[in-house]
Amino acid sequence: MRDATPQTVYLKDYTPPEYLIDSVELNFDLDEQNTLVESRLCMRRNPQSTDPGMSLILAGEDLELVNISLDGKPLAEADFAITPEAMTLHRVPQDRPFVVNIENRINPKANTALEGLYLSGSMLCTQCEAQGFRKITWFLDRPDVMTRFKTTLTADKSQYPVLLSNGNKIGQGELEHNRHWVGWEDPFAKPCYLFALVAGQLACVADNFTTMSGRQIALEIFVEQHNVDKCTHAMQSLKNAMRWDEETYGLEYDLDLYMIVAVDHFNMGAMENKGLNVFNTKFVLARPDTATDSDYEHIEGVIGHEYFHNWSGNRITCRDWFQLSLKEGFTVFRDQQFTGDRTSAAVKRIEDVNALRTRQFAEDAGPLAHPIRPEAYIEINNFYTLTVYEKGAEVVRMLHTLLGAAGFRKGCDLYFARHDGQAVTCEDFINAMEAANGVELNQFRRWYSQAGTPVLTVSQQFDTQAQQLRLTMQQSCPPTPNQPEKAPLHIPVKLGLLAPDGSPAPIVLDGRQHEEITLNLTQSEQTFVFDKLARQPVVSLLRGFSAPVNLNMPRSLEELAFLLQHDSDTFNRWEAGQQLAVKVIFDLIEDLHQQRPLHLNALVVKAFNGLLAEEGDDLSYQALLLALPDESYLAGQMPVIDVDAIHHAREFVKTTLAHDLLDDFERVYRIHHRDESGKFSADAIGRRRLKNACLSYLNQLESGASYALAKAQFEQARNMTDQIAALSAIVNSHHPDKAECLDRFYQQWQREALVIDKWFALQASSHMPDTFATVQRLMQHPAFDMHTPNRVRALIGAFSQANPLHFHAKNGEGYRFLADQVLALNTLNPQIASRMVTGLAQWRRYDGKRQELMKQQLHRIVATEALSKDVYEIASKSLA
Ligand code: 0A1
Ligand code: ZN
Repeated sequence: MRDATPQTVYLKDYTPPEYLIDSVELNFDLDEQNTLVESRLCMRRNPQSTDPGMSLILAGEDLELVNISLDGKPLAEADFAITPEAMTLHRVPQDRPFVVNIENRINPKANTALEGLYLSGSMLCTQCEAQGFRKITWFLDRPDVMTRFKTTLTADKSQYPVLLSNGNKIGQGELEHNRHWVGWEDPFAKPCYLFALVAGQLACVADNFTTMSGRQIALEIFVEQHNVDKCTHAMQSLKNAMRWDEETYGLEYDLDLYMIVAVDHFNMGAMENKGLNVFNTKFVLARPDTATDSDYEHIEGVIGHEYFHNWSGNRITCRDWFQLSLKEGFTVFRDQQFTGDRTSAAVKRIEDVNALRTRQFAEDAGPLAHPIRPEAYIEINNFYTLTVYEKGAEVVRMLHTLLGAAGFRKGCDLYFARHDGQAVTCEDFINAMEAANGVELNQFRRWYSQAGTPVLTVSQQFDTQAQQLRLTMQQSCPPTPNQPEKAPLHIPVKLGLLAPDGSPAPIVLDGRQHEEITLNLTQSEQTFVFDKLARQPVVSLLRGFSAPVNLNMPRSLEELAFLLQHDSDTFNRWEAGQQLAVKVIFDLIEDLHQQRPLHLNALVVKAFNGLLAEEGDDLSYQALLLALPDESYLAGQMPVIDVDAIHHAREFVKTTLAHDLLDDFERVYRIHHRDESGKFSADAIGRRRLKNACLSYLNQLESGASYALAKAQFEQARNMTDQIAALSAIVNSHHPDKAECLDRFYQQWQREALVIDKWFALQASSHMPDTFATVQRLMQHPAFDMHTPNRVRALIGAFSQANPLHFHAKNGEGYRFLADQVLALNTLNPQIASRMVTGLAQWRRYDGKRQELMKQQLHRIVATEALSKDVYEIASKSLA
């Protein structure tokens, strides 16, 4: 909990550790409420340390000391001091190695923050990133202290038959009183944030993988017995990831065993602990009738992500937590590539950019904006952000674009070779890229230190006489907290030109001809001149979303419709459709503001008609082309967000399209509505996506026929994708059987926690008028539980982050509700509490009345006694 003035940690204050830990032996006597930890630390002074002091400071929180000795001699009370955050040993040997023995007690059951050792159901497990290890025992809890771990777990045999830790199993045995022990040793030195242990009644699904050098790796997924039938996909995903990393990066797994444990209570998605990943069940368990196609894709993505960390994160880790994007941005980029290769690269890129632009761009434009390598934090857990992860991945992607696939791979090879076994910085990563490619990336480095989303403003001039096109690009970046001035960035701008018939026009720049080109924008303003153009081409700019910027390029609706029809770049084709819809929706918003009647431009209907008539092979992509921009994306484009107008204008477009193109939507629905039990093939997924996109349009009509269609799909669905799509249609309409369907769904799935999360989230994000009352009622539902992060996210998170219309109700009830829940969570689970505060952080973007109401709640939060550092940092920075 918060001390008087929470301290800020600065990157500029980094100094190397004063001591090193050569090895550690841990013995755990495990018990739900009373676990005894014995730790033997073999230490020595760090020869690189510059500090002349003789004391040793070990981090530790919520620990009860039982015993402490130095080189076998018990320490007297005067020899050390304990504060709520650390233990100081006043004098330790300076000129030789020494051994510190500590015994302490912890209470996993009381640990509702889910950091350190905690209880999930009846299972004991750990979460040590970023600074959870200090809640297990006193330690040098910082990533640049890498140590070899040997761990012995002792526990009751019936309650905890399975005892797991990192590395290889080196022994086990029986003890009296029905107790047993298992010993583990991890041959790779690691920082303590990668430590893990798990104990419980777990079933094991086993398989194996032969690496490229012919080594056999045992693969084990541990779940509760009733979930063993939901691990097939996770196991296959793991094998796919292992093979992909060998083929794409030449990286092979290093231990003989890879374990994954799925737990119900987890603050994040998953954790890459060495050889023993701990996963949120959401990213492991899947059966066609319980998990949607998106769930299947996310599972493969997250399994890949954690696996890829074994090299980008574990073998090479971060020097300090400011370097978090070194492992996270790189690993997200790697998992994006993996998913793109496994599914549809076009769809994956669009989904990623969509998420980046709706969520990360908002973060980067608000009071919590920070560079991908932050310079200061109060609570590091608050910096597992979209910026560090998703923008971090975009920065790595730009390196890939600038250096080309082969150059990027050379840079990675050098990085892994140079730094294996080390804790390094983002700078080391760029240095490797430079050295391997013989290039200089000085200006590019600014992406690491500068926050905010750059704006790229482009104008064009065509000279018929000279047959020349002049493209002038200007870059600027709005100020962000503590960064009023911005320097120009190195922005790769991928470009193509289209001839008036839609075919590619040649790009002639400085006498050289290209089909597609990546321009290097490095100055505040630059003009590029393209020659030999007989007729004015249509410019396709920022192809593949080659840089995380806001593009400002005036376009007519006709031009956008042309690109939507002809652009060969799958991303830009989709983007043209989005911008077309954005333009039309904003015109309608203006009509709403002026109280004019609404009409939908015929060009949009024609464009959608064309999309529905297409017979391409990537049906998932086709479904994306039909999706209107999200309300939150539209909000990001508006100077003062008007949630009601956005909702009504967007709904108007959707309903009018459904009305005008009823036959087409029905036809496409019927073509793809085949009975299948949920095969996870690209073709089957595409059919479901496209069909359910049509269902969502048809549902707008609120007709007897649309009700019947949704109900029939709900009743006949044999996979979760179709069932939940139908229920979503029902919940977002005045369907007469809504209550009955919701109830039936609950009865059917009450034993499947992850499906019940969907049931909560669907109701919390409904745009129907009674939603807030429903949310309040659901808070009292017996299945709601504040101790389970997935449930909190499903209800409170979905309402406050995925339901702008109702969360931003004019009377402020949504804001008050959220603040109430933040304060309740503050004591239980600060990490989850602070993530919920973000719903209020964007207050400056709304009208005066809403601003006041949101600020009121933020002030109320900040004024609360015993506020966690986590919540304090987000709430106070939001107000600043
Ligand atoms: N490193 C993990 C994410 C993670 C971070 C913090 C956690 O607890 C506070 C848990 C997981 C990843 O990137 O997957
Ligand atoms: Zn990660």
